[in-house]
Amino acid sequence: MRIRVIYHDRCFDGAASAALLSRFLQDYYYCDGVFAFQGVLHTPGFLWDSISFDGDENVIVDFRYSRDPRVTWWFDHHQSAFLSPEDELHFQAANSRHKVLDSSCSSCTSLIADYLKREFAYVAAELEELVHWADIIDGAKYPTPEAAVDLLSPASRLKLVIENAKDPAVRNLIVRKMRYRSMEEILEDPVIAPLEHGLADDQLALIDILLEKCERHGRIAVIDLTGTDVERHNKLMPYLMFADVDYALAILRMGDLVKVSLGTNPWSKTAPLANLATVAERYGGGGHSAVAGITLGPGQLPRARRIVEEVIDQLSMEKTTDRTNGHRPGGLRAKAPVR
Ligand SMILES: [Mn+2]
Repeated sequence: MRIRVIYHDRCFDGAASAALLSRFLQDYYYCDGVFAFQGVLHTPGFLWDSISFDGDENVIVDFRYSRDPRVTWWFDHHQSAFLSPEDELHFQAANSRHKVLDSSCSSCTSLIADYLKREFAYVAAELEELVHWADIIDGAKYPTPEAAVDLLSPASRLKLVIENAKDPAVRNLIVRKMRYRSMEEILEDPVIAPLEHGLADDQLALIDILLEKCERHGRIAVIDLTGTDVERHNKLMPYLMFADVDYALAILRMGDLVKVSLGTNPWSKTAPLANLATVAERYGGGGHSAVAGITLGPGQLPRARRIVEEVIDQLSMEKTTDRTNGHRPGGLRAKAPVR
């Protein structure tokens, strides 16, 4: 039995989700199953056409829904889970016990863990540490901004390796090891240990780069990293330096692509209410209410800058007009994407 597991690539929660669900499928259904892992990224105009669902079971975790009939398991917690209204209708009509969306969950890993416990009475006790950290990392549940930029805990170190490892085969290897090994053991693996080299220094250097590149627009921090070689940044680091901002927006180059990242300060005392996934969906992006992104194609830097200007205007307006509910958006059902 061959099981294809497709997961959100370069993401701690994506990797942990793939590890947990594949571990369950192996323990519960297929003790001799052969697992093939594949990470996928949000790219402009993403379609599932390029992905081969060649397993006897095909699993997608922490990533968008696919209507492909060969997909047998799907778990996601993103508000922007559906590429189209047809996808959402298809999901609702399927009403499958193996396809679950809950955008109120901090991480896809904890969504899967809770669901498997409830529906299948399945618990992988050794993976509880992984589930716990996926919730903190993906849900930005760190107690302080200092904790969010920590470089010493095994979870923080493994997160950096997953986000920065260039070879997809190594990222798949980490997922495989996450099923049975502790984070400490994975970091000591002879193939994985060398990948940590330089990552902590890069994070320390990023503090200076952010200080230099940050522009304040009231309670919004805008960080243009396109003139640097930073392709990925710690989205919570800006709140360490600029504790009083409500939102941090960043523009980055990722290879040929341009990425606009939108984030809310989890420690903000003024609790901004803007749903950033809904904002990102207007430009073809998506994510969660508190953290979202828009990925644009080559040559789209001017458009990225225009989007950031528009988002600054939108968020500046929302600040004064819409802060009456006192709670965050999000919930059990995803809203249809705004096209
Ligand atoms: Mn996730």
